[in-house]
Amino acid sequence: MSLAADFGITLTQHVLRNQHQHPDARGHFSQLITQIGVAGKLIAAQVRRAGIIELWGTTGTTNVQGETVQKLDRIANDTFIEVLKRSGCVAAMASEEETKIIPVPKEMSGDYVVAFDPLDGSSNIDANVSIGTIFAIYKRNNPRDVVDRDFLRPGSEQVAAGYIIYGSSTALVYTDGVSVDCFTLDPSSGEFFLTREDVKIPERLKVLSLNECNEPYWPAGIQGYLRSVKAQNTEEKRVISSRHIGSLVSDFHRNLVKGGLFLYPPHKTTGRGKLRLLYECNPLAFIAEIAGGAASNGKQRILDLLPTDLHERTGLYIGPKAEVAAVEAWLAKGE
Ligand code: P6P
Repeated sequence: MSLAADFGITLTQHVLRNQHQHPDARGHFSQLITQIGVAGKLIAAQVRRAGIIELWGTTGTTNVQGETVQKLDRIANDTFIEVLKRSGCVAAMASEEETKIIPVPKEMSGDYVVAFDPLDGSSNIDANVSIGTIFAIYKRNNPRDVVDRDFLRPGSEQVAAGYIIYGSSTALVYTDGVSVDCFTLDPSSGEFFLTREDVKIPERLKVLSLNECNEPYWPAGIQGYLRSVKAQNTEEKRVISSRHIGSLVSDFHRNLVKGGLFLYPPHKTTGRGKLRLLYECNPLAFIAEIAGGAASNGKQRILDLLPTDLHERTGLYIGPKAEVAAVEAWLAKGE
């Protein structure tokens, strides 16, 4: 039996299989997802080598967020941009690392626009903690040259979203709006193989994931919700545990697979969130909803929010539907 049959199907075979269900498809979406896989492999190679060739550590420069740019951030950013430019499927990109959008020359341009965080969790690089790339894909919404406002659309208009997690293994998770599918990189063949198909987030909460040291800044209601959840733990049995890595992609991926709620409340007085709407919260919210979960800013569905800035931040509660609803109810009570 061939290796591929032993390991199931590759990312490319998976997208081509899905493409056949759309007779009018020209293959551009398949090509885009495949090329995102290529970018993931190239970035994974750099991440794996970071410790050996001293790539990690800061470059001494700062990005549009005013954060110190880790060398891997820059390499991941430049890699993602170049691979997507060469794909012929993308008209423009928005990156956490870039102030403005990145237009693609007409001769290489395509039907999609992509917003991405090239290496989320980069502050953990030096601690050898899993990090990841997050991406959101939209159809371009007009034939003229793409401008910033073409990215300021509700996340509900995404046609696909996903992430690549550089952890104990390299995994690529994406949704095309129909299912959430997970692929794991086989280093010996260099192929992403399907390892989890049509992933659904467990409805029963097992894990709480949040930075407890932010408690002084939490809006009223969060403590009440957390107390109500922890009350499920009795002398006899622990039902709920806490797991928080501080790397969004890692925390989200674990919660998706095991059944966890991630909370990053906005500041109680400024209302300002930490996580980015366009290229962190929207793509993960799309995945969460297709996996049967939910994502909210505490009042509204994340995917309904209308961004006013490429780098807009928001509060985020994402996980099992019932838990997100419970957080919203506690916040509405405000006690
Ligand atoms: P805090 C990492 O810097 C990041 O952007 C996310 O990956 C992570 O969830 C969050 O910030 C952690 O933020 O304030 O808890 O350090």
